[in-house]
Amino acid sequence: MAEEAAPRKKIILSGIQPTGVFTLGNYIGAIQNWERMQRDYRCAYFIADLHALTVRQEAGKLRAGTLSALAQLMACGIDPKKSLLFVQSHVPEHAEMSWLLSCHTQFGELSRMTQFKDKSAAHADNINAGLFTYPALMAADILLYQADYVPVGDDQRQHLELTRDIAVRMNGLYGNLFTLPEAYLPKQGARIRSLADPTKKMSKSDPNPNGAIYILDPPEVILKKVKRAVTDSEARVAYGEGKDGVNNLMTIYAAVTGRSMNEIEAEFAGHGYGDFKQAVGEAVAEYLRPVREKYAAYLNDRAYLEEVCKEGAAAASAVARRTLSKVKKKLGLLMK
Ligand code: ATP
Ligand code: LTN
Repeated sequence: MAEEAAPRKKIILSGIQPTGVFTLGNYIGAIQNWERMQRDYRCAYFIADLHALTVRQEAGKLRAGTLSALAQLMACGIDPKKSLLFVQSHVPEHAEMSWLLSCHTQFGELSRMTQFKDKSAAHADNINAGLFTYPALMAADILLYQADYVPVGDDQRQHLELTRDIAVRMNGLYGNLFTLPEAYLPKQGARIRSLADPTKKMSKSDPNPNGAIYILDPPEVILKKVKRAVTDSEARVAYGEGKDGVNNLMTIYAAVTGRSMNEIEAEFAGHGYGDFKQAVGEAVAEYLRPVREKYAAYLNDRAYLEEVCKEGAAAASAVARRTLSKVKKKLGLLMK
């Protein structure tokens, strides 16, 4: 991809784990940008099932979750005719490249990753090597496709910095192997917080179902969750310090209506949180309506989903293979 004659369209790549129904945080922080970028870029999007294995999964659930994730992405507007869309484990080059990159990644670098620290604390009984080397697999995902931009939420920024460090290091050692990828963070909504505990990020694998709005939640569930969201005792819709809960709802409202924080403050001046929450709940439910409707149709067409997987894997593999052989050669592996 990188060697094609200029000017070429920039390359976008991103992934999401099939660890549950996607949340509003995933949608606003990442997938919404994926959808928009399909027009102007060459995009590759995938379901990170290998990454999901860093936390213990139930086999049947993971399998069903992967197909569901594919249908969810398509319902969010990711179009396999416009973008490369595939399942990570269907493209063996990812795991292979990951090994080559791990041998160029330092223990100290991996130890500093905040996601590793958070996840080791959350799963203290299973701090496996994959959880530790997770960023090397993520770097492989990105570097194999010579991505220019990686649209992610704020929580993945550190992994992307590490990817760049690995790329710079290997380019220095072996000549130009990789394009240096840049994070592409949304202006608004890069970190949506849990409704139940606004000091934490909204996460699809959060065991508390009231913390997250899922993109497939029906309107009445969304409304109920927003009404229960933690706020404060000030009863003033304003963005500010010590108001994590209200800030979060304002961020969500801004992202789904396109309004600025000032406009939102003006809209709810003199109103209590009841009116504000009602408006946020309704706006989110309406915003997610098309996704809900399309999802059901995609999930019912299993043959089509399987065909998308198969074609996506073949096309992705063709791209990934080129970078992988280049790297293997430069590293001195004997070619077949
Ligand atoms: P898990 O709970 O299984 O770790 P997750 O909800 O954190 O899942 P990921 O699959 O890790 O989701 O992330 C998918 C994309 O969504 C990433 O680009 C990530 O940065 C983004 N993202 C995740 N959570 C949020 C959030 N709360 N706000 C904004 N973006 C988010
Ligand atoms: N680690 C990411 C998912 C992910 C990803 C990637 C994102 C795996 N590989 C490559 C961007 C590019 C996550 O948990 N959000």
